[in-house]
Amino acid sequence: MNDWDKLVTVEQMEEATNALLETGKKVGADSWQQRVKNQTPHCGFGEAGTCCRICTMGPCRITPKSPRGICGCDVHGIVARNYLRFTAGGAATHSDHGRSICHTLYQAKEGGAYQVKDAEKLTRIAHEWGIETEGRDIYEVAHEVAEVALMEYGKPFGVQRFLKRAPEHTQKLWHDAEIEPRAIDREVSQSMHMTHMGCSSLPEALIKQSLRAGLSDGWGGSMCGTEFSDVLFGTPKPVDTTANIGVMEKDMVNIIVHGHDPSLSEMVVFYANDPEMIALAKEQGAKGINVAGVCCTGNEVAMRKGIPMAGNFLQQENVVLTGACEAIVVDVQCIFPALGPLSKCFHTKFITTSPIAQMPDAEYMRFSEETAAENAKKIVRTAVLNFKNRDQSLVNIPQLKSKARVGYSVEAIKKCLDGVTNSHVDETGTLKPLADCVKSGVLRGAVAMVGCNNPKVRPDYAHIELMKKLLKNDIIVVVSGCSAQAAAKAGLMDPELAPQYCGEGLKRVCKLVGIPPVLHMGSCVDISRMMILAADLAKDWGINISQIPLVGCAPEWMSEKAVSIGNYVVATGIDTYLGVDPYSKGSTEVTELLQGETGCKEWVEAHYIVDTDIESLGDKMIADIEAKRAALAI
Ligand code: MSK
Repeated sequence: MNDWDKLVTVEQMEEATNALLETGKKVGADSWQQRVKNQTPHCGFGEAGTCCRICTMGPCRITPKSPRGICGCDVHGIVARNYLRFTAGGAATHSDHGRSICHTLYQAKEGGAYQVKDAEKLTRIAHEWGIETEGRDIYEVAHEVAEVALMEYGKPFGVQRFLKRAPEHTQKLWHDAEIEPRAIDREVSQSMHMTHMGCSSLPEALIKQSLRAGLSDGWGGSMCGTEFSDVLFGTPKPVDTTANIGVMEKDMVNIIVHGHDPSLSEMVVFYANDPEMIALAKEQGAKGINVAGVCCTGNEVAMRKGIPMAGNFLQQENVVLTGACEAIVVDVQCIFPALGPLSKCFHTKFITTSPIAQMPDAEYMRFSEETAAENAKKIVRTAVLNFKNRDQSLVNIPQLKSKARVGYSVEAIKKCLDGVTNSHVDETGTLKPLADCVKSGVLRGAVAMVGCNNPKVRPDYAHIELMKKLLKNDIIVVVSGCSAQAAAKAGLMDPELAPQYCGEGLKRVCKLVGIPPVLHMGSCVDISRMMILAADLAKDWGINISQIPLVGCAPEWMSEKAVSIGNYVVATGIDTYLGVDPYSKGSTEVTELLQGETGCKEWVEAHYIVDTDIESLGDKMIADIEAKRAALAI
């Protein structure tokens, strides 16, 4: 039974996981918990970033006795090169996701599998890019916009088009620091070139390129991913859903969608609602079909369709361990290869769909935009027909489930504010009421909390405890990625329940605007939404982004994408707090450039703060927000 009046605690989640691991033991399943033990202690050189394997003269490891690699590169050059390569991996990944969305937009047609759902947004972007819309068919416009967007990846001249959305001051900082991203692929490619043996070893140059590659992601590839997903599948608006492992249904066919790209999951959701498929499920003895999401694919379909979220990154194995998962259907990124062997311990079909994420022990059902409908239908059918193979004696669905209101795109946030103040000024709205709340002190500020889970941090604990601390201090929290799911699982997105954990000011704002105190802004690529939010807030307020009482935070991050994100958040002028070190502590110079008062702070008016003590990380964020308020004399 659910107790809707209380937050779900991390202890309850851990208890549920332990029960699932017991089932796993019965069937000989491996687990990430066990693999962490096998991998501990971790390599100290890797953790400090002081191992170089860029050429085959080494690998070289820097120690007091061997302060330089064979080529003569010192520890600062090695750490900075590793950091840039890490960033390039993340920027490439996000941006390639964005590219596939552009291709999907190019495939959109009237009556086709993919259609334009938000024509207003498409028209707005077309105008922004100088593309004619007057008297043209919407699909003709869509195809031209998609082509222009695809050119952003490889254009020979100029910088990213979306940079113009930033305040002029920010654009000038980027220009002066020579970090305006040019073609998206060029920044990734140049990062690999700069870090090749015998190229850059100057930390300043490598860290600046890290910011530039990050910006090519956040204000380039990721922004394309977000904007054109909205055009295709609808710009999110508030919708109620549920979260946590208890969203799996014991009498239904459970299909889990996992990964990042909504092109697949949208189609799976569509066919799971097909009367023919539901009838087939009933023939198999199920009551129907339940689709639930994991990781950012989960966020995408939750935000637009209210599909329940079964869990975040470190819960992906849990969905299989319930014994009630007919299929786990994955696209790209953050998918454990462990799901293959794990699924073999149960009846679960582990279905990979992308040439980019192929894994052993999986059923590969290639999905492409051109044949999306038939591919998705086949996947749903496969899951439905697998229901009869379920071993009921292994079924255990922990009854943990929270209510959550999700779907806070920038457009939706502005609309909520409009509803309260009747201050609607134009088609895109204004953030002035939000600025007024912060100026008056009713809200002290905001934190953008993002990122993954990482076994180095007690899973979800840092996210949830930090959020609770911020809410108590009247700081509103906007979230995305696995951080968003942590909040949803705990109940911090329940507009009825969560305000009781807030300070008086935030509680009043939530009541007045009808929002939860933690706003779900989407998936990892949707951190680009947060950049727009910060940019628009600075413009509406008339100050620089770095002056807003706003900080970024990734307390449990783990992936290359997160480093790329961190770089564009910092480069946008937002101090960013990390709970996991980015393999840079081996170099005092790189640490200074990223975290000190020189380097990033001088170039873009923001820097990183790394603290693995979560309590003190939270205290520092609050102090930073209060210092920004004091500087504004508010
Ligand atoms: S899914 S990158 S574990 S947020 Fe976007 Fe979660 Fe991190 Fe993947």
